[in-house]
Amino acid sequence: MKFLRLAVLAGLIGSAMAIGGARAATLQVELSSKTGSPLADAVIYAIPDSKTPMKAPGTAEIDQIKRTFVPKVTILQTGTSVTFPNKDNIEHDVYSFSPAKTFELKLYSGVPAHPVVFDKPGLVTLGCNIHDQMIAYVMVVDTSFFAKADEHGIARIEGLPPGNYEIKAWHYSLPDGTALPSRRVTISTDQTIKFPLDAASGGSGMMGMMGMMGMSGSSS
Ligand SMILES: [Cu+2]
Repeated sequence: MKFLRLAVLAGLIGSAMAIGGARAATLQVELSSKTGSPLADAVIYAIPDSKTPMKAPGTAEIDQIKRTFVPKVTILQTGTSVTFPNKDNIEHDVYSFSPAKTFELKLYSGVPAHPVVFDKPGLVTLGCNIHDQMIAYVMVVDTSFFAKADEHGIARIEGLPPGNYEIKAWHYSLPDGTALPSRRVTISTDQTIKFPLDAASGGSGMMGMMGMMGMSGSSS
């Protein structure tokens, strides 16, 4: 009897260790343009081959500060509620014509009464009806595993259970309507991959234009 209990206990410890051994890993992705420069604000997401339950969708915030959407790029899980606080002392009118989410927050100041729920996957482009230069992007994805690249073009997806994944990437300088580039990876432990995109450099084009308009962009 005593022996049996011990055996069961040993079995339990064994399986706990097995679970502990198959630890969640971090995938680091280095995103670069066709000319090899880092792609700040690129987004990546990982779609597991095996059915993995998604987290409950959360909330996010996209501000309007000095006639600019902050942040310019957001990636979020389908079902996330987003508030759009206007932190300027002028009114803005936030809208999207994108099929994944069509909406308009008519001229307002302060915080709109209701958040916008991004309930379908896809790319949503935001604008302001008053200020044509205001533009932002929301990538809505059907997975909890996603990340956005920092100014060095590095994005990290943490907490990936071991397994096979399709990694997809996007950057706003990719030509409109491009099929999202994708990669296959097998996750067993932390790893780093390079992911060049057929995109213009993050330091020119849009960012350069923003610089010329005196908006906050990164250096050239
Ligand atoms: Cu505006």
